[in-house]
Amino acid sequence: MALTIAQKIIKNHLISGEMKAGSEVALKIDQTLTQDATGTMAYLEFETMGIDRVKTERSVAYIDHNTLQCGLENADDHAYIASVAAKHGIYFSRPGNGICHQVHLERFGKPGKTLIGSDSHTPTGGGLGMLAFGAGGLDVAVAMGGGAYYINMPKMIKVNLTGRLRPFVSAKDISLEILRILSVKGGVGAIIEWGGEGIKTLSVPERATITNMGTELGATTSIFPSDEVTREFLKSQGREEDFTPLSSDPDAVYDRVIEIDLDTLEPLIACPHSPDNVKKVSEIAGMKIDQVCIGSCTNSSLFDLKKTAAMLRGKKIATNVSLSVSPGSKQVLSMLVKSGELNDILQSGARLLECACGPCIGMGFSPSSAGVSLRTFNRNFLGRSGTKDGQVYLVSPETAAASAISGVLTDPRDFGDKFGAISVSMPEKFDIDDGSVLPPLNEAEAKTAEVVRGPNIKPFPKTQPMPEKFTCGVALKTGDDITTDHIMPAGAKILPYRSNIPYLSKFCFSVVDETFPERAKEITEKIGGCVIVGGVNYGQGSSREHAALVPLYLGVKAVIAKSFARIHAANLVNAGILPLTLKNPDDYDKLAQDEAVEFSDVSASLEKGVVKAKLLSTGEEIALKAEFTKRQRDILAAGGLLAYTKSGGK
Ligand code: MIC
Ligand code: SF4
Repeated sequence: MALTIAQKIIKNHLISGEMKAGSEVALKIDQTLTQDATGTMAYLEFETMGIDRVKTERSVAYIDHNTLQCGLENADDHAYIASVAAKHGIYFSRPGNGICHQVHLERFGKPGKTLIGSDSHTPTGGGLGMLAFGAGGLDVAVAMGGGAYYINMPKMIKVNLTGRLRPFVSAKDISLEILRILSVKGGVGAIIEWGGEGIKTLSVPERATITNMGTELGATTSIFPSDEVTREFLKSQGREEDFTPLSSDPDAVYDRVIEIDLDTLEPLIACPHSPDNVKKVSEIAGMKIDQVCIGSCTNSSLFDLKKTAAMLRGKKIATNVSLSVSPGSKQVLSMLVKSGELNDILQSGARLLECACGPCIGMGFSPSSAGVSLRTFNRNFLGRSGTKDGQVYLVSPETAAASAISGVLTDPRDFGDKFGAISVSMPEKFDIDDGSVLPPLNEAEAKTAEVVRGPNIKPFPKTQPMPEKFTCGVALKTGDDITTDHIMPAGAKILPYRSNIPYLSKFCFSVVDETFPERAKEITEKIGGCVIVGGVNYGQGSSREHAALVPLYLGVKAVIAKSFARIHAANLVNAGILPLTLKNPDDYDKLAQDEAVEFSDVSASLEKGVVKAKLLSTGEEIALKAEFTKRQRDILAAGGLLAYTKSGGK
């Protein structure tokens, strides 16, 4: 049978299951990555599994999110992760070495391999022909221990690129164009394969910008072929031996094919507060701006920052604008230093930030009240910047640099008309220095090595087996497209407590309703548990399992929604919380915030795939889809993946 690229990699890694769209497949995982904001919890979970050494080909722990050390918390987490990594066979990328996805692409990713990471943008590796998934920390912990990773076999969407990008139009605009076409829900349940003649003109980091932002489509992952462009990239990173060619069969079948003509693409912009709220830059050009941020795992490669430097060279940024530049890795930064291009950036008046996520996750550089911020990032969810009424727009580095100079949103093609073309020359060889990636201890040393645990490291919350009958109060009712940034916000004030669930719980849903945590606790004390009612695409965005663990701590036993985002639904099951989908979406109106619902005969109902929620006010029963595999039902019955794994479940 003719296969797509993803199907070929799945076939090579298939442990069990049928490669039929919708059915569950278990995959062998070759590589894992964690970042610090999700990593602390993932390693605490890994430790409780009692496995001495990771069983993957390569596992790397990155420190890139919580790098502002305004107290002991983040530094404690770094020390914990460094020590736990050294002990268990995991490479440790030190703070300052760069953003996990950028560094992994440069130094560790390999075409044809599987990668899961406790970060939703792990599909960045697809730019290199990897099958890379974002996952909850627990799934990563299990994979490090040699366990399989389970996904529902996705549909296949092909995007064919023709032509060539025009000057000042870039890979970011391709990402925004596909978001415009498909929306933040359009990739759900699908793997997006990029192909067509046009991909030959895109370098690996440009491809990685596109696979990175595939996450915003809700896609399971995105992937490019591994071709001569891939070989050149690996060669320039001194890793040509990691190259293997990879392409789909000519007659491979796709569920949908989308064509994009690069010649006709224009600079695009995603307006507040969703990455799919896309317009042409030219439509709203002239809008006054306050801040510009260039960086993040989407747009911080050497190519992106060389373009930035070329545009800023010899110019000053407008006085009303504050510009930050955060290189994606130490490799990028040191090469900009060596070439003198960093000076072009600094002389323009830009502020240089660390090689880390920084403003993307609200770790500094929050905009002023109602401030308009143009960012080369991938997400502009409400409140994510750290300023509740911040107006964040997503753009390419070209649009960002042109606008920083003029002080208003500017179509970078107008910059070209005014100042002429920019020329960027990429080196044949990148400077390689892996000194900031610490290898793990050998097995003998590891036996006696201590794991460092500061006072901020609190144990994993207690879980209980699923009861046969229970009552829950509706503690919160939300609308559509609730992101994990709504459920468990991030930012400099909260992120340091990612290993302290009781403290984090005070901020649960704070963007939506600050009274939620107290109410949830009260309801749980009174009637034993609570339920959240959501709309379409509940839990989109980040992979943070805290968006499940914190509600679990507050007594949430089930979430009823019109539909769920993939990683969040998996995280709920892993936490032992029931993700239930309304059979009839109109029943949403019957579930009022002060309603209480009763679930009974739970295991039999789960086996049938339909759970009934009885409204205590009227006695009416609402049918909910509960389509779980046998393994997921066992996880739910055990009270979550950790309890299931500890009791020998695979
Ligand atoms: C994000 O971009 O939202 C994050 C912060 O990288 C998250 C992970 C987290 O919440 O720690 C993600 O994308 O998974
Ligand atoms: Fe970091 Fe932002 Fe990328 Fe998340 S999206 S990994 S916060 S740079």
